[in-house]
Amino acid sequence: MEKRSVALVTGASAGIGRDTCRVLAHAGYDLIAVARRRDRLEALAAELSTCGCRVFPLVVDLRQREEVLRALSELPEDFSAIDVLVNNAGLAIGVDPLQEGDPAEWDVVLDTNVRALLTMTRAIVPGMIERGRGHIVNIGSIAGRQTYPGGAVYCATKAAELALTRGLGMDLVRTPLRVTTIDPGLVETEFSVTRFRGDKGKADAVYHDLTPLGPADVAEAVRWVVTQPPHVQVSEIVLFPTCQAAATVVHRGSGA
Ligand code: 8X3
Repeated sequence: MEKRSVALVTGASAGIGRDTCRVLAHAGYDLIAVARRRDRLEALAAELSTCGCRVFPLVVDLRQREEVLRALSELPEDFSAIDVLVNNAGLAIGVDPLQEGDPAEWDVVLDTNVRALLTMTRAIVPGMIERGRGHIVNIGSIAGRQTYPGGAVYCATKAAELALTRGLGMDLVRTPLRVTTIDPGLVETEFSVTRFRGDKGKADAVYHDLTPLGPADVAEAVRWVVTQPPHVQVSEIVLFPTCQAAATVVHRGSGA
């Protein structure tokens, strides 16, 4: 039996990460699914076993660099050659003006959106170079390209993600590896619930009377970029719902 390629997806327990696992499983990948919630990863593994995909649940807190590096160094042999790295995990907390923000919350956002991406990339890319194959897909945001009020820290992390993706692409240009950023606008996931610190009403209002992207739409973009022929590198995608034209330009009246 031909060996399946291996993809590692962070933030795999929900939203874009979980749907990315689903589409990559159906595209023939085995998966290292990274998240803190073991029960969710085990449910995903059970679901995806029906399409012949093997899922290795990597239960770690991405903010704990040593823990992450130890877990990666202990991967079973079958999962140790990673072909695709999807740095998806990310979050925003609060919409406070910067001058009123909580530095402890900033740390969580910076650690998850920037430092964890760096840790994963630094740990996994050298093996890809040795094997002469690999694709790093970073999930960014329109927020990395357009800043908006109350979003300074989150936007800064996504601007960092964009710069890191572009810089990595330059650093790897002499290799067969590919680097992509996929930068969505409005996607309906748990993202807004977290951003509004659990206030479901405020989170729902973000998507009121419009049709946002779903996580599966972003996952489909991941599938598309990783299944291009080896000489094709999709470097950047900005993905909006049809009712959106910029971070703060949204037409309501188009949804349920
Ligand atoms: C999340 C999308 O528009 O709220 O990355 O910044 S947005």
